[in-house]
Amino acid sequence: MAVHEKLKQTAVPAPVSPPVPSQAAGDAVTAPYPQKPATPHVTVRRQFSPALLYGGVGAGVLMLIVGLFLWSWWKKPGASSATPVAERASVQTDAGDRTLARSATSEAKAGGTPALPGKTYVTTVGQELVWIPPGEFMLGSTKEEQAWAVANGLKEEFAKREGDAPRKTAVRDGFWLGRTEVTLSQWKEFVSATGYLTDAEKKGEASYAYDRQKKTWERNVKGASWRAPGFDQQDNHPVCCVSWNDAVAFCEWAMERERKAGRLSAGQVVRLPTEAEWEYACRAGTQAKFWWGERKEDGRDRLNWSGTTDGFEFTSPVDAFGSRGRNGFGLADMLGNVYEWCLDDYDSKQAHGECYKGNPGARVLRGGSFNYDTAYCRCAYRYPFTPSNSHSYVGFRVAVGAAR
Ligand SMILES: [Ca+2]
Repeated sequence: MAVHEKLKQTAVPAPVSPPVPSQAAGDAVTAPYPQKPATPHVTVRRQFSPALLYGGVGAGVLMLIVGLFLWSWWKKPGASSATPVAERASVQTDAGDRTLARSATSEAKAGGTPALPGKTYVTTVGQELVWIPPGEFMLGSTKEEQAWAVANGLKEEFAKREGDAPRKTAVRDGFWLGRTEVTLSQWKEFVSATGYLTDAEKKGEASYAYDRQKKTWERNVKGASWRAPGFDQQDNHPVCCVSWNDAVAFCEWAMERERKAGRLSAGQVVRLPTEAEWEYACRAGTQAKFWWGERKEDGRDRLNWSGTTDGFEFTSPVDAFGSRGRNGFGLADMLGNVYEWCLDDYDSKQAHGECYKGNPGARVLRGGSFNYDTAYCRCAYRYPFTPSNSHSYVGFRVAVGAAR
């Protein structure tokens, strides 16, 4: 059954509340209040002649008519000032996303201003980044959840690596995070502008890819790369088979573009999300196994994970499930579709609240992917990966925020 047909049968999901930000998100609006006329304290009785009285009333009526005319002209569409780009870009509708992205992009290229916290940030490549406010959350999983994951196929050693218990963790600064994974189209723009060669292309093989002939997943597949991950992809699918090094190179290129366009404030960088930022953004205020709750059955028509009942054997277009596939922050495919690189090194004991750099041989992957089952597509699940590895089920999304 096609995905759009499935979506029609889908009940509207219960809304998930994002966490309460620990500081204002910068959305304050100052409303112009009409001034209340002052009440006279003293009434003065005077004598007026009838001629003076009628003349005064006539002048008053004339001024009222002129005033009404001027007011109606000012209220005409087009006579008032335009809505700022940032406000237009913050309006999110399924149909309007692309138009909004184009409009903000063209203005950014013309000499933009830094994005406002609390508003959606549309990069010059047309990537939409959602504002994630600062706040606190519980990082990691409970022993009960880990036992459930082991019962559902996860190796016990990996379950333990989610930590002994959820830990109160602060995301100190707000940041922007890609509403979707980086798409093939955005990746092509990067490669076309820079001539960049990925780790897989330089090695002449991907560390893990799908073999079309054998119809199996294979290690060290000659000739495989983001251009040929082993399955067909459209431009709106996430780029995959890119290493951590490749993902960082994309971020650096995107940062250069944003700087030139005047879009970044002092101290802001384009980078991968830290592991804690990723989990905080994925949970979006929830503390369950999945961002939609505890039941894997409720994941139906929300994500592209193992099997084909979701409509996809390999990667799907990003945001393929519409509003049902977005979490409380409006982020799509946080679980499933492709695994996502994080900035941190991998600590086998647990995830860290601050970006961890103590194990240069391994970085963190998060979120599970189209060929992984429920035990892996959980908010707390984490996996170690060599930074030069290129797997056909691994991609990334970008963040904009303070350097880490
Ligand atoms: Ca994903």
